[in-house]
Amino acid sequence: MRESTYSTLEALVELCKGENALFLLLAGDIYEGPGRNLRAQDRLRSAMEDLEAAGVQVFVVHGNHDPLRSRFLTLDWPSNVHFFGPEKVERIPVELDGEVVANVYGISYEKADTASNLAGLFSPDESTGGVHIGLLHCMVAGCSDEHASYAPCSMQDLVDSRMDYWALGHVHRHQILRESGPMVVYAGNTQGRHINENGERGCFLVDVDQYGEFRPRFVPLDSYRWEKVDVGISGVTDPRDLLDLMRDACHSSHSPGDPRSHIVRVVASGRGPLHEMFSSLEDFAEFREGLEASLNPGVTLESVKDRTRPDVDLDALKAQDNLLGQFLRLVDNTIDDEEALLEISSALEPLYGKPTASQLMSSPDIEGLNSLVESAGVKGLDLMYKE
Ligand SMILES: [Mn+2]
Repeated sequence: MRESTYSTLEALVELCKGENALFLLLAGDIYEGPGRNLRAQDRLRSAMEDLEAAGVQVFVVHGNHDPLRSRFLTLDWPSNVHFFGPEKVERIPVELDGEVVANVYGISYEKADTASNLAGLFSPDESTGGVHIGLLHCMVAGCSDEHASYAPCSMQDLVDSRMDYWALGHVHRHQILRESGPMVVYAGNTQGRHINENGERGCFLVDVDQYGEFRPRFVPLDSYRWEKVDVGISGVTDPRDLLDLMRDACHSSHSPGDPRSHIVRVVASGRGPLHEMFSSLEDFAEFREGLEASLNPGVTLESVKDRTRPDVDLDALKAQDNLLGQFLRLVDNTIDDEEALLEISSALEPLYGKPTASQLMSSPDIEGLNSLVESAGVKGLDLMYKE
């Protein structure tokens, strides 16, 4: 797995060469940490040398994980590579057959903690031909809640910049945020690093036609892949049937013969009689082993997460005049009741208010409180129903 980052880099180089790419854009956080190791830099440099030999230019900006100030050692880079500096947005024209066909604008982070809106600094040089492309490591407001907000900007800032295309870095999940005027694209990372970076990872191969229209195509480059699948237990009574369902779900994204291995998490959910099986450690372990053994080569089980609930007639239980009935009605009435939720929130204050805890987790919002109450309901039902 450690080698996978390097194999995706090789796949990227091969793609650029095979497609006769004019240039490659790297939108920051090429290195994970400020202590860029020599080996990583060296591997990147040989990849760049390969591209130099193939006539592919490379443009690089630095982000919060690899800001310029952290560079502890500078290698000599081949002449096809351009690193953008931190002082101002710089424009580099790209020529094809003696004609400027594109202008790449970029700026790097001087330090990790970059809070200013860098997108606002971009504007096209109207005196030149070709398309205008902004290369930036930044956080577009509202596009992901998984990443901290560095160089924050809004979609309107990107529109106002009058670039034709934005090649953005920072958010790891690839996405096209806007189709045109300008096209705004996060390429994401080339290799998922853990189960929460599931799904295909790679780059966008972008064609530009003579009218300046961009046609991006996502190309997966990852050497192995994390996947998450959901399997409902409702209506299933035989563990062997559930195993079949889970096995098929694990295989659903992996075609036989695919050289790329998949590591799959199965999330079991819903109410059903097999909930009991998940509650028994021994039965669950045996079931898990059976599932693992049933998988095709190239498909590995990461884990089976149990989100199942007991098979009960919830409405009948709620109507009962006993402790469980009262409890379930209380849960129902608390959900979406802002006043009640705020009361819970202040009761939790001593927990989330502690400096050590608040570094790890932030106080839950209304939605978070709702889901806390919901899981308390499920837990309470599990505990009380068994009695
Ligand atoms: Mn970043």
